[in-house]
Amino acid sequence: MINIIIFGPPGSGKGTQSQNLVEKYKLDHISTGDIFRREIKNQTKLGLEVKNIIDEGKLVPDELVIKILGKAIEECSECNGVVFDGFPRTQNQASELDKMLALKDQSINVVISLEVDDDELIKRLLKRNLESERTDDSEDIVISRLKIYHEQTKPLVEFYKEKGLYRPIRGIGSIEEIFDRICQEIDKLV
Ligand code: B4P
Repeated sequence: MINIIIFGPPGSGKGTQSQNLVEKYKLDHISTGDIFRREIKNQTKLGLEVKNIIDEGKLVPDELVIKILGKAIEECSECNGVVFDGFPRTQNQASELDKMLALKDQSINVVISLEVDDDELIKRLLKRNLESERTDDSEDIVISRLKIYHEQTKPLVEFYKEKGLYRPIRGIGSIEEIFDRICQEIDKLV
């Protein structure tokens, strides 16, 4: 059983590399962003509640995120482990995740942090904006998402460094090169 957090700013490749990890190590994938986008698409109560927040690039309130995460964890209780993609994004979310996993006698084994500078992130997300239906990749929203990342999510780096779980990975290069770097860290644990 291996539980991995893929950590990093918007556009750092979290979703992309999570898919690769899930395939290679046969893990479950919990992406809070994907869950919210699905709920929005299906026009559920939760989807309607979070649509404007996501469109504006803000963080969904912790209570809502923690609730959907609890449900997602319950749904993958028989698996080899989980890739947490885009979660946690606040200190409160990180503490709640530890508590939820402890109830199942589990913990986070490693935090893979994709390191990419802001200029490259903006470039990637504006490129995606031209190609996908994502409503939160326009230039002003991307800049606001990056600001929120630096203010509210990046402080978690210290939290995971203190726990000895933090592994910085250079997130520039081809998707395959970056995946190789990630696998070198994961292979030390499996
Ligand atoms: P997410 O879905 O997590 O979106 P993201 O941060 O942009 O990451 P994503 O996984 O999509 O992009 P990736 O880096 O893979 O969150 C969306 C929103 O949901 C948040 O803004 C927030 O409102 C809400 N939300 C989600 N979780 C939350 C939480 N826990 N708490 C509160 N709110 C929450 O890829 C970006 C682009 O780069 C892609 O186009 C990809 O093709 C490209 N790319 C990847 N690797 C590359 C490489 N090596 N070189 C060049 N391009 C690359």
